[in-house]
Amino acid sequence: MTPKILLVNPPIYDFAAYDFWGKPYGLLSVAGYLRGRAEFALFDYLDRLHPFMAEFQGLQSDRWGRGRFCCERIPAPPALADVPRYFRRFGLPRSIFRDFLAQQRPFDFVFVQTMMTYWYQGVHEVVEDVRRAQPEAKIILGGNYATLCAAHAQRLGADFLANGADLDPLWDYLGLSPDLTQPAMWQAYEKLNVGVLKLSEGCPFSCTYCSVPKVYRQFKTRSLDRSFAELQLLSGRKVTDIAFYDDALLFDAEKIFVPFLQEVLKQNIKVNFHSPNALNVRFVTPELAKLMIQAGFKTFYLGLESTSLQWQQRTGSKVSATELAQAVDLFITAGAEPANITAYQILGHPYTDAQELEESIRFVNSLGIRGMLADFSPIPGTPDGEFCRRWVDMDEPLFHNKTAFPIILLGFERTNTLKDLQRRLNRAIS
Ligand code: B12
Ligand code: SF4
Repeated sequence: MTPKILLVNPPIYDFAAYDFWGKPYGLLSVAGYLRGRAEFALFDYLDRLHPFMAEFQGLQSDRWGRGRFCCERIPAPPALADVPRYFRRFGLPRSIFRDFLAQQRPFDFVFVQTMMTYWYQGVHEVVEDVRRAQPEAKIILGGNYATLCAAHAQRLGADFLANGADLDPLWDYLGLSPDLTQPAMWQAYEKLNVGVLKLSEGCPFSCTYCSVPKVYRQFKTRSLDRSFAELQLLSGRKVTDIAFYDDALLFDAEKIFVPFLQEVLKQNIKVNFHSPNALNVRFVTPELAKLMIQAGFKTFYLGLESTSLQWQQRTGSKVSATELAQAVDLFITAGAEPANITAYQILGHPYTDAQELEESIRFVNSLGIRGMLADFSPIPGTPDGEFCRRWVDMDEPLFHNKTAFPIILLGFERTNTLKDLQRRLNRAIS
């Protein structure tokens, strides 16, 4: 008999959350691999096109498909009680999921997406509700939290944890064999305006604050045919905006990214592309910048973190200030709007003394582009995350919270001063 599988993207418990082209892409990909082998239903707590959220004022999408979630203020968990910010639950109300379960059960398996390690409260809520509605359904967790904090996730009461991108044990557990040529299960959404693509896995760099090198081990390209089939599926569903979730989209571009963009042009597919997960500017060439813009790239998020050479050398030498300036110049020459180019810089990294963040913020501003402070989230198992054990209990994932950690390290005032400086300088970039 064909098994019935429920896919769930949990609500978020955090100080802040914004839909920055966020989709449960791992969950949808796994469901895609099982296309035709199971029957699926999706409950996405963060779907802003769900009729409940669509009715809220002020949640409309911006011109690239991003926007706010509905939310409610709740008490912060004890671990974060001292952080002077309001704590919230973001996403659809719990009662809607409970009604959904009552109407749609029984399910054989429930796949739950996990994302940021410090968002596990939402995962816990889902596990509780599924257990109450249907104790015999097998609950499967996969994604970032289940991989990076497996021992902690084990305690939430799920039946099976998928570890990283190694899905063989999952197929054995389900007793199903996947079709790995299938694109993600985008049909699970009734309405869709934003999609995601990922042309590769992993990254050839080894930044000391990042989990990617350990989780994926090596850089690998994915099948171009499969990615193209997925793009066609998305464009057939009238998706207007697509974000790439690659960690190293521009690495080895000739092998995968360039042929992909050439095919987009050849088939005259019109969508807006975005790179929220930081591009490595070292690999930008005049030809690549031009091709990206011709194929539909609208926003460009660039990874910088700091202009300090010393900081870069201590953390993996991802990129230099000169390389950033060159790439910005190439994108602008190719036709990108300077206001749509943003450089990320880490705020609250443990080597803060070496980081010279103020100088770095001013340097980015001098290039005429926007800067964005990416609050540091310490990740267990990375060199920098392990170093952070001297400030926080890294075995409690709530302490990986990106709003909390910079305040714990730098203090509330210093954190605000740096954010104010960034905001003030950005105002001048139209
Ligand atoms: C896309 C992305 C984002 C997006 C949005 C994510 C979203 N949906 O909300 C953006 C750019 C907004 C973002 C922001 C941030 N991010 Co981010 N992000 C990612 C990224 C690249 C992919 C996450 C993802 O969707 N994975 C799922 C898919 C795409 O991966 P996949 O390999 O195809 O998945 C396979 C398997 O993993 C498995 N699988 C995956 N999910 C599931 C689910 C089930 C049920 C099963 C069975 C299997 C399974 O099967 C898949 C198919 O092969 C990861 C790095 C990474 N490579 O995972 C970082 C990562 C999750 N981000 C990270 C960080 C640090 C951040 C920021 C804090 C950065 C900052 N300071 O601004 C912010 C936090 C945002 C917030 N609101 O708190 C960290 C994690 C931090 C943490 N403590 O958890 C990561 C791991 C990167 C890193 N530095 O190591 N991020
Ligand atoms: S370049 Fe980016 S993805 Fe690669 S290791 Fe460094 S931070 Fe992680």
